[in-house]
Formats: sequence, C-alpha cells, structure tokens
Amino acid sequence: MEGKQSEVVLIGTWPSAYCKRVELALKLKGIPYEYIEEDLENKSRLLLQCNPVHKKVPVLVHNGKPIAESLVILEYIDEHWSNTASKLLPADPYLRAKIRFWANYHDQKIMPAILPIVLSEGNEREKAIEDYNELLKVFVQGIEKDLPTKAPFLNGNSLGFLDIIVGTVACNYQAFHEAVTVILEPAKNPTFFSWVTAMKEHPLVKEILPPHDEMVAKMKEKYFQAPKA
Ligand SMILES: N[C@@H](CCC(=O)N[C@@H](CS)C(=O)NCC(=O)O)C(=O)O
Repeated sequence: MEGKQSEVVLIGTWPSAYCKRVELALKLKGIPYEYIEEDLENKSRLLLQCNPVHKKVPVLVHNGKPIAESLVILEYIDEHWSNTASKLLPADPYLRAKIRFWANYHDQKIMPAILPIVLSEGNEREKAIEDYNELLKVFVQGIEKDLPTKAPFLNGNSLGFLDIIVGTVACNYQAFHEAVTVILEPAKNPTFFSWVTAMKEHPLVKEILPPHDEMVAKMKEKYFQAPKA
C-alpha cells in the first residue's frame, strides 16, 4: 500500500481479540512491526483498500501486501518467519490439521455462544451460560484426545497457535465477568481455567492484553449502548 514505509504493518483496534492474536504472534516471533489504530466508526481508506471484502481488522501489511483474517494471518506469519525459535504450528501435517480444526471450532462455535449470554436475562441467561460451558467441555475433551502436549499451555511449555487464538479471547474473562456476568468458573471448567490462568501469567500476554478497567468500560459500551435513534 502506498505511503507505508515499514516492512510489517498491523492495522488493528485495541479491544479486538482478533487483533491481539496478531500482535502476540509477532511478539512471540520477535518480528518488529508498526501498529496503526483503526477507527471502526470511520474506516480509513487504508483499511478499505487492504480488506475490501470484509472491511475488518486485523490486517497485516507485509512489504505493501495486505493479508486479512486473523487465522490466515497467523499461518502466514508462521510460514514466512519459519526460521524463528517460536513455531506456532507443529511440523506434523495431521497435528496441524487437528489444531486448525479446534481453532475453527473455537471461532465458529465458542465465540458466537457469547452473544446470547449478553442478550439474555434470568433463566434464559442461565441456559445460554450452560450451552457455552457445554461447548467448552467439548473443546477441552477434544484437545485432551487430539493433542499430545497440553500443560501448562495447550501447546505444552510454550505458546502455540491455539493458545494465541483462545488466550486472546479468554484472558479477558474477568472483564467480561465485571461487565456482563460470570461464565468461567474454575470448578466447572478446571482444565480450561488452568490454561487461561497460565496464559494470563505469560509476560507477552500481559504485554498485549488491554488494561482491565478500559476493557470493562469498552464491553459495557459495546453490549449495553442505548440503541441509536
Ligand atoms: N474473522 C475475523 C473477525 C475480525 C473482526 O470481527 N474484526 C472486528 C473487530 S473485533 C471488526 O473489524 N469489525 C468491523 C466491522 O464489523 O465493521 C478475523 O478472525 O480476523
């Protein structure tokens, strides 16, 4: 894209877990990048040029060439900077396929189960939380069956592809609890909770997670904003 000097540019918004995935992957690999904060209420020409199909962040611009969709970007980063110590995906094609399967399950099943919790009340909310916890249970059982190393992180001793995808969303659970309601209870989801706790302690996760209070305020604004007249 014209006018951009840096080799690696990330277009993002600070509360977006999808964008945090890309930041975390770049930091894990030690790749320097320029960050551009996008205003989603007034999308920039740069964003519309770089992601004309979805018009969403994150977009990674590498040597002027844009790549959209967080999962696609993570794979690109892992493939292009494959000689760094941190590998996001393992070499074995079958394991890679399993990890991609669970990453898609997370984004296609678990993520959309959050909004019904926000939009409901009383018994209906209880049911939505139960449904969410059922999906988490399937996820945990699947990982336990399919992946060889899963402690303290899903990827073993270092953060991998799934940790990045899950952690950037789940590590904000306390902000969600404060802004909306409690969904993640240690007793109900011990394994999932232990992954999230380990991820939250990782120094790079601490570096990229938005400040708690700002996240609570953002969630309240996003979920409880009065409808525009
Ligand atoms: N599937 C996309 C989702 C990205 C996404 O939903 N981005 C939001 C910010 S969290 C966005 O740009 N929304 C702007 C819009 O919907 O117009 C990914 O994984 O990158």
